[in-house]
Amino acid sequence: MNDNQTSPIKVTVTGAAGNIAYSLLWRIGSGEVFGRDQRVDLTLSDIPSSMSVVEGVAMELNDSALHCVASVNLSDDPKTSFDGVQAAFLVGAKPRGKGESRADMLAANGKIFIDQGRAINEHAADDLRVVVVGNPANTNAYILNKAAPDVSSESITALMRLDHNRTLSMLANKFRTDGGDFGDVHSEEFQHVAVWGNHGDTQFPDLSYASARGTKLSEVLDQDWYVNDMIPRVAHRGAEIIEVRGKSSAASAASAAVDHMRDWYAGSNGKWVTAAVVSKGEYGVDPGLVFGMPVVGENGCLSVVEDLEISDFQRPRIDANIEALRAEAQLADELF
Ligand code: NAX
Repeated sequence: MNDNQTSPIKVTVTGAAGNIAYSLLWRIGSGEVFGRDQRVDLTLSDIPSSMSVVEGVAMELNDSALHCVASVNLSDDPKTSFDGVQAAFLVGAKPRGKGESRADMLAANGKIFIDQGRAINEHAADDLRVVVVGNPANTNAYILNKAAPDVSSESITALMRLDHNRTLSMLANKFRTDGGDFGDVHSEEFQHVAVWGNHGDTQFPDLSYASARGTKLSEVLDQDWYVNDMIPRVAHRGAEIIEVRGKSSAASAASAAVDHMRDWYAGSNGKWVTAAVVSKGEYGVDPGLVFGMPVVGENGCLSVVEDLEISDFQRPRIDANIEALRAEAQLADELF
């Protein structure tokens, strides 16, 4: 860290008492998101009933004397949580309770994200970047965007990077165990992979443009495995983790959130990644829906990869996500 470094970036993490935050906060504090030369003022936000746990998390963060942490602050009030915020990880959300319908869950979360959206609208900094992690992530981000009309829609995203990373790692595992003459391929070698749509059952991990070492994957990958095994396995990976681990994905979700914000802030070096962004009507997606798309991080923005040709194989899979998110958005609209 040199003397010329700029002032600390204001970073807020909601759901700070939860599992994902317990991994995420340390990765941010170590410089893995904004770089080792950039300090951060961290605000740990949660609901009042979780604040004693947050106090403990803050004590441990302080005890870690992390390289990039300038200060650790606590807040259970959205106005304070988002005062001057430049990067927000919205992890806190209410899970679906026993006997609750999806509409009930949306209503509970709708209230959270309307309140947070209004506070962000009033209090956030101009160079704001938001990633919504709490589920239903895409529709929570849709609600937030609607509740914050003065904030640029380009500042609001939802996390689909975990689905993207799961796709890369399943591909790498397939080539490692069954790569034939093509052989072993590391997850970082795959290019032009994207996951379209919703962080839910309908999501579409798309290999139509994908390649490794200059070879199209369609020429070297078992298409039956891709369509019938890989696509549903990526979509249901969260449930698989819960079944095996007994708890939902936490470190991998935090890692994906780190990747998402880092590539947004510092760029993805021309590489395609996946983020759910507020649609401007690209690829037939209703404007306003928050939709997983291929993006490139450049000049501090996430730019959607445009003018891709969409085949008859892709179209119905993308459309299924448009329909799912449109239905959720209709329920969400009733909350305003
Ligand atoms: P935890 O149950 O461990 O923690 C949730 C935290 O949210 C708690 O501390 C709770 O007090 C807090 N909270 C509740 N209401 C709040 C509010 N109004 N404001 C601020 N905080 C509030 O869950 P965790 O495992 O950390 O997961 C958090 C969220 O991430 C869940 O909604 C989960 O479904 C979602 N996930 C999203 C993923 C994605 O890829 N988008 C993947 C992982 C994860 O399933």
